[in-house]
Amino acid sequence: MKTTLLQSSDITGITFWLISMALLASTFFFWIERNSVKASWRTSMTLSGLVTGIAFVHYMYMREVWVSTGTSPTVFRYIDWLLTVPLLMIEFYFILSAVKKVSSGIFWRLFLGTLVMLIGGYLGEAGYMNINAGFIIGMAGWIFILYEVFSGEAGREAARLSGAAKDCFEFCKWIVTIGWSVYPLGYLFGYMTGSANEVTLNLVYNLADFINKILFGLVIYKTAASLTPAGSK
Ligand SMILES: *C/C=C(C)/C=C/C=C(C)/C=C/C1=C(C)CCCC1(C)C
Repeated sequence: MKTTLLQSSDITGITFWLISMALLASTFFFWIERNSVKASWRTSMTLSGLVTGIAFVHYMYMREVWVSTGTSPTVFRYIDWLLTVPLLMIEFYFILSAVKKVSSGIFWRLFLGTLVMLIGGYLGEAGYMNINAGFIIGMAGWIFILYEVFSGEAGREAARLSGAAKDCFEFCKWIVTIGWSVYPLGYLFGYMTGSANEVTLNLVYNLADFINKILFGLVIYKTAASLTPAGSK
C-alpha cells in the first residue's frame, strides 16, 4: 500500500495535526499544574486533562484517516464526544463545588442532559433514526443543559457567587452556548442540508475544539491559580 503524507496545501489536515499537538501539550500541562492549585480545584484540573487526553488519542486516529483518505466522517467524532462532552459539562458542578456546597442534582442533570443531546445526534447522524427527529432530541438535550446553567439551580447558585469563580462560570457558560453552537450548525449544514463540504466542516470542528476543550480548561486553571493564595495549597 502506498504511504500517504500530509500535503502542505491541506489546511484541514494541518489543523488536525495542530490540534493533536496542542491537546497533548494541554494534557501534560493540566495534570502537572493540578498539584500547584488549591485542593478544592484539583478535580476540575484532572477532568480538563482527561478531556484533552481522550481527544488527543482520538485526533491522532482522525488525522490518520483524513490524511490517507481525504475524509473524516463526523460519526467518528461522536466516540470522542460521548466521553469528553459529559466531562466538560460536569465541570460546572465542580466549579461551583470548589467554592460552595451544592446539590448533586446539578451534577446529574448536566450529565444526563448531555447524554440525551449526544445520543439523539448520534442516532440521527449514523442513520438509526430519522434525521430531523435526531436533531430535535439533540437540541432538546442542549437546551436543557443551557437552561440549567443559565436559569436552573446551577445558574442560580452561580449568581450568588462573586469574584473569580463567578467569572469562570460565566465564561464557561458562554463557551457552551456560542462555542458549542458550531456542532448543531454542522449537523444542520453538513448533514441535513448537505450545503457544507467535509473540508470546511472538519476545519471548523478542529478550530472549535481548540476553544471548547483547551481554552475551557485554561480558564478553569487560571481561576484555580488565582484563588490559590501565594505560598499555600
Ligand atoms: C469537544 C467537543 C464538544 C464540546 C462537542 C460538542 C457537541 C455538541 C454540543 C453537539 C450538539 C448537537 C446538538 C445540539 C443537536 C444536534 C446533534 C448534536 C449532537 C450535533
